[in-house]
Amino acid sequence: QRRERVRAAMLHAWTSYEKFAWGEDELQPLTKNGVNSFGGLGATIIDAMDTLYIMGLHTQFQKARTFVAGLNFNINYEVNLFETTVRILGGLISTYDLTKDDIFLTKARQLADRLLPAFNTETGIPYGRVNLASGEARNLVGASVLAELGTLQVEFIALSQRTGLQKYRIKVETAMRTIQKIFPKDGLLPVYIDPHTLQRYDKVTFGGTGDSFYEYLLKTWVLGGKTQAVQGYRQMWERSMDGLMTLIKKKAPYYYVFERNSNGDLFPKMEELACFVPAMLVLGSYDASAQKKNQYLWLAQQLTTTCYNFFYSSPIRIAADTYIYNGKEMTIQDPKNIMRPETLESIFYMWQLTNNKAYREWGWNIFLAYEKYSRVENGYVGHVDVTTGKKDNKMQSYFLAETLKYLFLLYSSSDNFPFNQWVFNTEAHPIKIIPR
Ligand code: DMJ
Repeated sequence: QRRERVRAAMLHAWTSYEKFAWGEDELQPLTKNGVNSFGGLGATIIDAMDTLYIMGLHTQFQKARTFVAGLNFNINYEVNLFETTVRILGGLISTYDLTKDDIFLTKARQLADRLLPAFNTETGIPYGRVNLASGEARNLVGASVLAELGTLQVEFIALSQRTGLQKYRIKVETAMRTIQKIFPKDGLLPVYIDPHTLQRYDKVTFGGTGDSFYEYLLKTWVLGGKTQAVQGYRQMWERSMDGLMTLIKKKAPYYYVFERNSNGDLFPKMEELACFVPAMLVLGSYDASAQKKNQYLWLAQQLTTTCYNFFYSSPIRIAADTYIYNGKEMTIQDPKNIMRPETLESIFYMWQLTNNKAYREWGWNIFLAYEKYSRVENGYVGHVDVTTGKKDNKMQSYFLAETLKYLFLLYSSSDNFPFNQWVFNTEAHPIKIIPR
C-alpha cells in the first residue's frame, strides 16, 4: 500500500538521523554526520515530530518528546526568526494541538519569549535575526525580508490563543498594521522593507523571499475562524491575488508565475518554491465569490500541472529549483533540487478539492523518483544538479516535516485534517483553527 511505503520512507529518514545526527539540526547522509544550521535545537526532531505522531510511529515520537522536554533555549546563537518560527515554534504548537501534552506548549512559550526582542523596532517590523541568549537583534543587510517578516502571524497568534498571553499576538499584529499602511493597490510588495524607514525595494516574487508572506495573509484569516476580527487579512490577500494575476504568463503549453523587476518589468523566471501557489488558491477558493473562485481554481489547476511538469520533464523526474525563459522556451536556471515540498503540497490540496485520482498518480511518481534517486543508505539527499544526477549531502528537516507528510496525507482518508478545522503552517505543521 502506498501509505505504508511513505511511512517506511519516513522511518528510513528518521532512523538515519537518529543514528548519525541525533540532537543536531540536520543529517548529512553521505558523510554520516550532523550539522547545526538552526542553532543546534534539534530542528529535524521538532520538525518531524507531528509527522511521526500522524503516522503512528509512537516509539520514535516518545523519544522525540523526551528530547524536547530537555531543551534549553538559552543558547548564545543568532537564529533566523522566520526559520525558527515556522520549523521549531510551529512544530511545537502543532504537536501540542495533536497531543494536548503541556510540555510542548511550555517549550513553545519559552522559545517565543526569546524571539520577541526581534520585534523591538520603531515600526514593529521585526529584524530577521535574534540571539537567543542576549536578545540582540539585527538584519544581515539593512532591510528585513518580506517573507520573513510576514510569515510569523499564524504561530504567534496561535500561541496567544493557547496561553492567553496577548504579547505574542500584539507583536505580530503591530508589524501587520504597519504593512497595512503601506500596502500597495495591487497587493504586491517588494521583497525588502527597511524596518526603520519603511523604504521598500527590489523585485516582487511569489518565489523565495516573497512567497509565504502572501500565504500567511490568507492563513491568518483562516486560523482566526474567518471572523470580522481577521477580515482585513482576507481583504489584503484578495488584493494580492489580483496582483498575482498580472504575473501569470503562458509559455506554451504551460502557465507560469513570473517575477517583477524593481523597474516594473516582468522577469520570466519561476522557482519551484512558487509551486505553493495552487495550494493557497485552493484554500482561498472556498470562500470566494463565484467569479473569483473560478479564476482561482483555474489558475490552481494550471499551475499544478506546470509544477508537476517541472518534475516530469527532468531526466531523473525530480524538479530543478529555478526555471527561466530563454526567448524560446522555459529552461533550467538553477539545476539543484533540495527535496522541497511545494509541488506535493499543491497536489495534496488539488486532490482534497477534486478527488481526481490523477493527482494521486502524480504524487506517486514524484515519490518513486525520490525513492530511486534521493534515497541513500543513510537517509535521503538532494541533488546538486538534476541534469547530471549529482547528489548533495543534506537531508533537509522539511523533507520529514512537509514532503513526506503531504505524501502520507495524499494516500490517507480525506477527513483527517479538514480545512475548516485545521490550517497547515508554511512548514506543514497542522494548527487548530480557533475563531477570534
Ligand atoms: C520550508 O521551510 C517552508 O516550506 C518554507 O515556506 C519555504 N522553504 C522550505 C521548503 O522549501
